[in-house]
Amino acid sequence: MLELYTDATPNGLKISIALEEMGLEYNVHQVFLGGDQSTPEFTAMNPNQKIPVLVDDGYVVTESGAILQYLAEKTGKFLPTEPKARSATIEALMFQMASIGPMFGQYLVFAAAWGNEFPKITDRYFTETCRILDVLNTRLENRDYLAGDEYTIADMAVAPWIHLCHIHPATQNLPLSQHKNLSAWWSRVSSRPAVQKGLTVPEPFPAEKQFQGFKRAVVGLGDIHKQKQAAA
Ligand SMILES: N[C@@H](CCC(=O)N[C@@H](CS)C(=O)NCC(=O)O)C(=O)O
Repeated sequence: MLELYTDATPNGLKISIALEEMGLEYNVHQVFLGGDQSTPEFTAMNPNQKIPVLVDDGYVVTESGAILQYLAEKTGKFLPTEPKARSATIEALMFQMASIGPMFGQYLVFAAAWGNEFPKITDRYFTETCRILDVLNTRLENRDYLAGDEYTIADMAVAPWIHLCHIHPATQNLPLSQHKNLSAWWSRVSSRPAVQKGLTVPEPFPAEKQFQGFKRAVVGLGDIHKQKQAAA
């Protein structure tokens, strides 16, 4: 049986979507990011102390992009074997991992978790997030999916981030509706039953607890962050 350690965040939800799309059975272990990710047990699985983590019969995979690739190779689904189509899929997947995830993530940290306490920094990530939406829209010109005409793990990786753009209060100002190709892609992807199911696994903790976990999980500001955590 596959064991998924996760939470209701974009990086976690992309794996639920993939597991649903691939028709695999799995157990869900919801991790509260307000501290469960730093326990010795979790750290032994992932020294980077982040979800998602997948365990397949004792084999541990971390990093959501690597998990998606592992599952695609295990099932032979959603990752083309023809070299150019495969390369296009990995390229789109890496763009998600290297750009969409980190930039959207930092935007949410500064806009939401930090309550826009540093407007110039928020603005830097807002601008970059807008630019990335533009890149996605350009990528989707004359194609149905991010890597071409086939729906792949790259689409699954991006889906929860675009979903978040539609539901998170801090994303209201993002120019989503201006991007016609991206909107059409989202209609196609979000109408898939496995995407709809995957986006609900796991259900978030009650809103206040979920936000508390997000604030505590935020890393990267050294001493300022530690002081804030101590005061929270
Ligand atoms: N590159 C990693 C990023 C994973 C990640 O940032 N996970 C977040 C939730 S979306 C997390 O576990 N944060 C906990 C923390 O930073 O303490 C991946 O794609 O798996």
